[in-house]
Amino acid sequence: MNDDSVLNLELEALGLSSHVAELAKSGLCVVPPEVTGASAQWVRSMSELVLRRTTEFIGCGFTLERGPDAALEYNPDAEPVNIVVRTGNRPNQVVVQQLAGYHREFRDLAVHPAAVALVRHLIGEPRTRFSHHQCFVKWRDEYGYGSTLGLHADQTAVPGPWGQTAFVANATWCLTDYTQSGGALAYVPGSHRRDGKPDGAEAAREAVPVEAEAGSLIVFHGATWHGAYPRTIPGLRLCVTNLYRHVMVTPQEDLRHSLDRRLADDCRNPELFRELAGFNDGFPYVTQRKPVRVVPSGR
Ligand SMILES: O=C(O)CCC(=O)C(=O)O
Ligand SMILES: [Fe+2]
Repeated sequence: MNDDSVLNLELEALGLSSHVAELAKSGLCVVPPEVTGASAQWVRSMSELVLRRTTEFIGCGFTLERGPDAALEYNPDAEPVNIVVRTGNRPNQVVVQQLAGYHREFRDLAVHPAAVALVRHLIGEPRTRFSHHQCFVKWRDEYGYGSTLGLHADQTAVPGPWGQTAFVANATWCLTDYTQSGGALAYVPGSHRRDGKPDGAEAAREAVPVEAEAGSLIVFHGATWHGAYPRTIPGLRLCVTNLYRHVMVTPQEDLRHSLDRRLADDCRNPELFRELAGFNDGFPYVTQRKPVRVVPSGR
């Protein structure tokens, strides 16, 4: 974790000092809606947006109380564009991506001061960039991710040893209450210090549910082992997950080429959005970047 005095003052001013301590101890913290400022009305309108976008992809309606309006099945002929992991015999969730390009609300969330301050604390202030903006829509299914709970560390692709600086950090916004039977995130407290990935069902025995009310922000280090419990009750579990990365790590979404850059101006903090999207980064370049001022003598 990074010691930056300006950032530390900001974290304190935002009322996040105890959450910073929790991140150091457990590798994850839950910031309640009183601190993030997420109102019930905001949660409702974000949920509507998420479900509207999901319906555009899946072709059926969804309600918070009952889940999908139709029984869903895997389609062997379709591109699995929005089902990230195939688990069990029937689909139990969809992951819809590229939300920053879909609606201003998602761009506003990506530059939310509390989320950005906490992930910058983990990754390092000037080096933090966006990796993805997506949502999970999860419904009732006894299997979920199976006996491993799908435990993984988000920075697994980076070779170890990892050290303290996070290569990625996850800011998950709960749009429904997270409870164990409701399909909450599962995680292993302190696992960010183990410097490696979990070993299946063994690690799942150490996992605990991340219980959080709708409107909460869950932030965790890229080395923290996490997955999710199956949702065994009716209805939906909704969240928006914004993943941030260290500038030296490949983004999941190539925003520099996928996002209309004018959209950055339409959000609560355009300058910060542009910085985190990497619009001004020198790398990776597509044309010669070093000024060429050397010519053979005599010309
Ligand atoms: O909530 C889930 O199902 C898993 C979330 C996850 O792995 C992530 O956001 O990185
Ligand atoms: Fe993950």
